[in-house]
Amino acid sequence: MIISPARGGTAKIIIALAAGSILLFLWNYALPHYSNTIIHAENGGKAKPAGGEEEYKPGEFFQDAKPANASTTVELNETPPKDEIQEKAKKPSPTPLPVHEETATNTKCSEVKGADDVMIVLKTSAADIYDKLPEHLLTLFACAPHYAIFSDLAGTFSGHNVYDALENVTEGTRREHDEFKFYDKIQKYSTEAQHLSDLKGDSSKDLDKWKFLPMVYRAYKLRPATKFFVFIEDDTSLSWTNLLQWLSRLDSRIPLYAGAPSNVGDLRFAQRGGGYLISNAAMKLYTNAYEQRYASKWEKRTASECCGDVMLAIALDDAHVEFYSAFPLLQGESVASLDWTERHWCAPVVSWHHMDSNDIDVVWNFQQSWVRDHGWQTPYLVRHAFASFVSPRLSADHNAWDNLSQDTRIKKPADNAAIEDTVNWNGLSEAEKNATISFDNCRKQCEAKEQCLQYKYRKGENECVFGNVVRLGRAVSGEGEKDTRSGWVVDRVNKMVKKWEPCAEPSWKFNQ
Ligand SMILES: *[C@@H]1O[C@H](CO)[C@@H](O)[C@H](O)[C@H]1NC(C)=O
Ligand SMILES: *[C@@H]1O[C@H](CO)[C@@H](O)[C@H](O)[C@H]1NC(C)=O
Ligand SMILES: *[C@@H]1O[C@H](CO)[C@@H](O)[C@H](O)[C@H]1NC(C)=O
Ligand SMILES: CC(=O)N[C@H]1CO[C@H](CO)[C@@H](O)[C@@H]1O
Repeated sequence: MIISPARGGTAKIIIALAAGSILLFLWNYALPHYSNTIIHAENGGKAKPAGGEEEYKPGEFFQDAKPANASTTVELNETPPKDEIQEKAKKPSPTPLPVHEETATNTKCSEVKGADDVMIVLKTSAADIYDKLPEHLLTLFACAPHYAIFSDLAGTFSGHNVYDALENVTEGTRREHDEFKFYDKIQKYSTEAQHLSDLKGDSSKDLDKWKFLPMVYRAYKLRPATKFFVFIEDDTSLSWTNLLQWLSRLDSRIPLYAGAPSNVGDLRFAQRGGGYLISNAAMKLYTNAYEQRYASKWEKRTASECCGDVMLAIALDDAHVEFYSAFPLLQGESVASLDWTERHWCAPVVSWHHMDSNDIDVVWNFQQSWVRDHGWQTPYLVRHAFASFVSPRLSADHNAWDNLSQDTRIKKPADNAAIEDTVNWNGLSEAEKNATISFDNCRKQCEAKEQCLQYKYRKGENECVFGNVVRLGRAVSGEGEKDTRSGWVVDRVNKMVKKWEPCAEPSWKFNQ
């Protein structure tokens, strides 16, 4: 038997900060001069107060503020799904749709409070853009009034500007590093109108780390008055309503760099896939440092770092911007891989990662009906996502399904197995050994263990795996995977989550 520990790899690092003293420090020394007025080009250039900001008071930053009064908001997106439009056109509804108090004034998703204060910056590549961008344009970017798309090739995509993050990488660096040969190839493919999606692969990934620093700089230059910049990958899904509600609780005059934490040595950085937030004040510090140090120092350093998100953290640190863990609001798991535990049950979900277009669409549709029912001032929480995406799919037997069970594995050793495996095997009870014989035995063994919530059986491997946390997992189809069968102890799961309900308050805390 091999007991593998519960996954520790995911970003679950919780670090308590002496927030008071740090904030006081920031307030005293590092607070840049945030202008009280922003000129809105859309507003005929008329100055208007920046969101009615009052003066920031140290110590209030991370307080669990009360939700703003829900008064003037809501009704979703002016562009409902196509079939809904057709449906409506066919038969005008005889009874008017129930009107919520909040729908008194119909706020479009692009006009929700705070929408104007945020810029979403998406990073993709010429190889992936055709696969990944359309879904974002139809969903998040249909709502976000300000966004920018960065790639390794400049141009337009269905009329949307795409910036080349690498256009100013210095000559020396281009000559020195092989990945820029690939960059040249991309430009050539484009000129020759060849299929850019043929360029998928490792070379495309190697170029990626060079994009981060110039992208962040350029994003600020595009809209320097923006309060919050949120950077995502092309497989990140953001909740528009939860994001806006979260940002409304933060102060952009504080230098803030936040995301799902990860570590390299002593350095903490925001994993790119969960998205990361950089406040206006932090962008100012970064930009000043960038202008002095990019060419002379940061670009060279990029060569020796594994990844762009790590390099960005180094640069931000160099610019005296501090990192805050925004987990679990920003996090790096998908609906399929998240561990649904009590720890984040009451947290609003701002981001998902490893989401393909289909996944993003499903979550977006969920969000649309959520806003229709609850307005723009109520966040959806992990538990609501569980009820919608996970709960209906739990069953005792799911064929060709890998539920990511991984806490305890029982595997019948092969004849030539390592001695250690054989010794472990010999230490098992007969009932445990029997768990490797069939799916039903595997299930029964899970049911017999109090902690066990889910199981996975692989016939070809004589293997039974138990899981002590709930994960949804996904269908499998690869050779050697198709015989994977999974299930949950549904009653046990239901009883457990009942105990966690209800959430008295959304848990917006993220800096601990
Ligand atoms: C919010 O609602 C409370 C209670 O209804 C009320 O006392 C308060 O004045 C309202 N605040 C604003 C800003 O509308
Ligand atoms: C590259 O340099 C030009 C000229 O200085 C500037 O306008 C542009 O914003 C830069 N692009 C990036 C991605 O930094
Ligand atoms: C294990 O399986 C064997 C063969 O199917 C059966 O005879 C035995 O009773 C089982 N033992 C337990 C404890 O379930
Ligand atoms: C489909 C899928 O994600 N399968 C994973 C199930 O869990 C095992 C062990 O953790 C992974 O190796 C598989 O990739």
